[in-house]
Amino acid sequence: MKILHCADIHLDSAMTSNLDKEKARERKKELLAVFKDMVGYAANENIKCIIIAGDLFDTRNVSAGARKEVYNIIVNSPDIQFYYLQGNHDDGSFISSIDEIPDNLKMFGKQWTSYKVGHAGQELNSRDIYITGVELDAENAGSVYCSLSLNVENYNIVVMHGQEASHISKNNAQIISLNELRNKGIDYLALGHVHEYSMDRLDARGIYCYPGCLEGRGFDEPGEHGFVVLDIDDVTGKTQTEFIPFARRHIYVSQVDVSDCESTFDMEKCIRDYLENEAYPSNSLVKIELTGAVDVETDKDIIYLTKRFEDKYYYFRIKDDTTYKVDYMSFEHDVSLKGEFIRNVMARADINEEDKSEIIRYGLQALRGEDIG
Ligand SMILES: [Mn+2]
Repeated sequence: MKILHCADIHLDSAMTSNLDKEKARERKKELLAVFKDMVGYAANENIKCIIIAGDLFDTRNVSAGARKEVYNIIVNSPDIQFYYLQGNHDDGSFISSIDEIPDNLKMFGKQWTSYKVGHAGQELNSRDIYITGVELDAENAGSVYCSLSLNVENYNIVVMHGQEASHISKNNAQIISLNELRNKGIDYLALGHVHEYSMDRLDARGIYCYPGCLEGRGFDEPGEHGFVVLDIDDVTGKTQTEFIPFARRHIYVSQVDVSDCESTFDMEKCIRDYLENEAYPSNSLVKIELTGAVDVETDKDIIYLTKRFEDKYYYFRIKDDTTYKVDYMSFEHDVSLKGEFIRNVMARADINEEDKSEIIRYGLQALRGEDIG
């Protein structure tokens, strides 16, 4: 039996942090489209069971259009059972907007709910496969562990949404204590909330997995995104898991060291060489972080550089993380105003080194009669 495990689709996310209105709207549509495509993938692969481990929707203001589309996707896939456990970004508005919950949409609550979904192993040692889940909130987050009782004879999939305790919490999601879930008879712990794919051993018997989000939304979500397919062998009951990359667009964040560059044109070449080597698809979102220490007199025009590459990708930006170095030895005996200025700044004990190079950079720009920026 094959089971698809996804999470953190975040439908109807605003997507406006980098993108203009038009592209943000397009990305919103793409989120929905990729969810639809994922269900299509399940249908093609004869997967009859989809676990959504929380945060299917993003906000309280989920549009009626998105709700309707998700409803249609579910009712138009009657051969697939959807097990939807709500996360901290789901607020129940989808469910409350539906007059009648479709037969193939199974929900969870604040107490453990179990569904029998199939068999593993036809002959000897035949085991039933169960999906058991609980939605965490401030009240039950600490107490759900003692109320979890699984039949160890079964194949047990447990679904939860929250921050596994060894990760550092980014927001006020509930903490999941893996320690308290060990040796409870779990074969596969299907988690949601962390937006990056990860899988590891839970205990001698089971594994735990975050599939990550289906599609990266911003530069804080780079890398591959998709879902996980769990394949439980009908005869042996052995499980294989596979991460399926599925995102429509990729998000890349890369550092390019421009220490050796002496001009904007050198930097352009440096970035171009880097990008040609990486060969990111043109529909990607790309952020280049310039690093290294450049000479304080080096011309560095970020706006110009951005314009040189922005047409090559869906979205492109450059973040300037360079620092300045001042070769003040070369000005030690310089009798010009420039030399005098640099010696003065460098002699100041009340200014730190970083500020000194900034001051010198601006000072030199002013002396050259340039706009200061
Ligand atoms: Mn979440």
